[in-house]
Amino acid sequence: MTHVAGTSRGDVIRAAAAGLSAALLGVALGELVAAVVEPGASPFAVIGGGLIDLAPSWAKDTAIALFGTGDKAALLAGIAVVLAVVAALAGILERRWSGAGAVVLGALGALALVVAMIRPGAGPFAWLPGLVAGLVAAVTLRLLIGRLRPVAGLDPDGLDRRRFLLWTAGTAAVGLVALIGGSIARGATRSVEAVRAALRLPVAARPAPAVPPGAELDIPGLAPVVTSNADFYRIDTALIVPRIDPADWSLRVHGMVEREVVLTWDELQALPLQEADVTLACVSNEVGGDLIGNARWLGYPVRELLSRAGVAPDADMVLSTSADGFTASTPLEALTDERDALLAVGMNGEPLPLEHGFPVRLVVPGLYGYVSATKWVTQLEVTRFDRAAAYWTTRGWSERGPIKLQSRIDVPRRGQRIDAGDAVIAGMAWQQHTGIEAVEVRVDDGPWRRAELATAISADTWVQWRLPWAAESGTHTIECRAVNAEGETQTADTAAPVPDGAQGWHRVEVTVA
Ligand SMILES: Nc1nc2c(c(=O)[nH]1)N[C@H]1C(S)=C(S)[C@@H](COP(=O)(O)O)O[C@H]1N2
Ligand SMILES: [Mo]
Repeated sequence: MTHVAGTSRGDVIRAAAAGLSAALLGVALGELVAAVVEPGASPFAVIGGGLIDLAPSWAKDTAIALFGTGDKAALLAGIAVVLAVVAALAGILERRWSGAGAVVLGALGALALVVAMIRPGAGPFAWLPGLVAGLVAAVTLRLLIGRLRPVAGLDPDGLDRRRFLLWTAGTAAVGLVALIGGSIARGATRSVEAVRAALRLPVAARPAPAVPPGAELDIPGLAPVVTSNADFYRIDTALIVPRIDPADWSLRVHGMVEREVVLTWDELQALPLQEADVTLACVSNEVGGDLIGNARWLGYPVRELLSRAGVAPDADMVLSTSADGFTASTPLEALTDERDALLAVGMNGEPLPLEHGFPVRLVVPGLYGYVSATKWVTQLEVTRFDRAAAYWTTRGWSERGPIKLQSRIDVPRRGQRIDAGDAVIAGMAWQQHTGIEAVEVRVDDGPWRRAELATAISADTWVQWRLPWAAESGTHTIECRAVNAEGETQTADTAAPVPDGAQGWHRVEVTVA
């Protein structure tokens, strides 16, 4: 009897299964190797990170430019699905044309290998996980599909099929075990968490005054004036949070300076540190959005460090670089004037959380994060705006990012149903380093009324506000606008976050019953 390879539907499914289990084994072993030799070279994260770096240049959509935590999980899941589909197709291909499917899987491994090697901060073994993943997947696929081809003298629907199934299931099982092994190995390299937990930060030589009691209005639904580390928004391009042992950390100040300065963790700890309350904001924050938070930072003034290096008179920018290659361009002035631009090590009384830049980051009052707040910072290059460009600047965002005058209604929430009678409208207003003088509120195009301002912690922080409201039944539109310390009123002109921050009045519709 003759067996026709191209006709059996069951064989197509078996070939797809072979593709899936071969890819699973390859990826799992690649991830396992990465976890042991170089966590940052995980084939999965490396491909995802490459997509993140590429994405904003062809899709200047803010949702893509954000890369908050949720987007990252979705991105990884998306890569897994695409990989699974490609792997299944590779299996089918391999059955049709021997070697073709193996080439597809091998090419994916080669892609991971190349992207891992060109990644900033790539270590000497960055190529290994991709090589292992591609090679194992390709060879396994060839072997498995080989078992699917009928062997002369054997019953193709009997012994052969059973053997194939056993091998495929076995491969998948080994892949799963390797995957679990990889995640255990990854857990074992978590020692940086332990180092952080054991750290004692020095006491500030210049502590910040206590937060004034009048700064917190304590209204349910209103954002607290000090944001806890756990609730602090997180935005970055890092798929894997860089894990930097303070013992291995150093900062190099170079470029247009009289002398290079290299600062180690121990040296930084020995310097007189200072505290500052600073509200950090993301340029991608929409009007009414929550990509903003306020913390008490502990750090060393960047101005002192720059004066130690001796900045050239014609420099006008500092390009800060993180351990994972992100860059920000900060006007030199904002780092050398009287404001509290800090090389920060502490956040709300703790070492920086890993995802907020452990062990050291920049915090600069008055500038959006993308041009100032470099986490995991390792280099400050003194340069000029006409000589260098930062990560987001090359992706359609403005080269400078002073924070715009903004305000937000937190209470009541959009669409909330409230009871008629005495109600309260409350929210936040900010323009860091300028300060807020007043907030005005109007309901249904009525007259603007001045809200009661909470005590501002400083001009570098946001401020809470509230206004009593006699709510009458019906639907109402509430709007707010802030006035800054220079007497300027927040503009009604709307603008999208790209290229230099959203603007316009926050408007909330509510129903009063
Ligand atoms: N290394 C690194 N630092 C970074 C970024 C990044 O992508 N990588 N994003 C910046 C942006 S856009 C913002 S808004 C702030 C956010 O800081 P947070 O995550 O601590 O709130 O970090 C800045 N620092
Ligand atoms: Mo941002």
